[in-house]
Amino acid sequence: HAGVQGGIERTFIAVKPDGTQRGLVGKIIQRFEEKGYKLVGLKAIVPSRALAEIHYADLKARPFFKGLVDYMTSGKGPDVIKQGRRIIGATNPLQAEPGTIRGDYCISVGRNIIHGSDSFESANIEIPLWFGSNEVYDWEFGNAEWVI
Ligand code: FUP
Repeated sequence: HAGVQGGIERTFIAVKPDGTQRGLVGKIIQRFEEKGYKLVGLKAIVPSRALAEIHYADLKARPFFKGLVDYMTSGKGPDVIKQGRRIIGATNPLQAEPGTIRGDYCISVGRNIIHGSDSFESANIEIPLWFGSNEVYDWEFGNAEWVI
């Protein structure tokens, strides 16, 4: 799309178990919609340990890995990539600016309510990891006709 810097991207955003438990799903989706992004797929799931371990495979050697997988599978309830990271804020809520999702709603790095792909490559791995091809809407800029 000519008016969009860097072309069209998709990202994968996950509201984590504490985010759903605290009832922040709607507010988080609202932040992205108000920024101008389109929600093209949505589901409420409790991931298996296997899925959470694949998703965070790059952190396997870190001391917090088991706790992270426990947390992600605990099931307490159910340019977009870079902009998404800016809307979300730094991993550690202490460093996340006020006005970001983590800056406004979180106090602990181990309970930071949301995930967002950190690069184009990660997004292209994470989207098919979490969504089937028939679970993502094929939306394009210019799809403005109202459904009658
Ligand atoms: P992010 O991409 O911002 O989610 O951050 P990372 O991929 O570096 O980390 C993934 C998750 O691991 C974080 F969301 C929270 C957890 N984590 C910790 O619990 N402790 C740490 O020191 C770093 C990350």
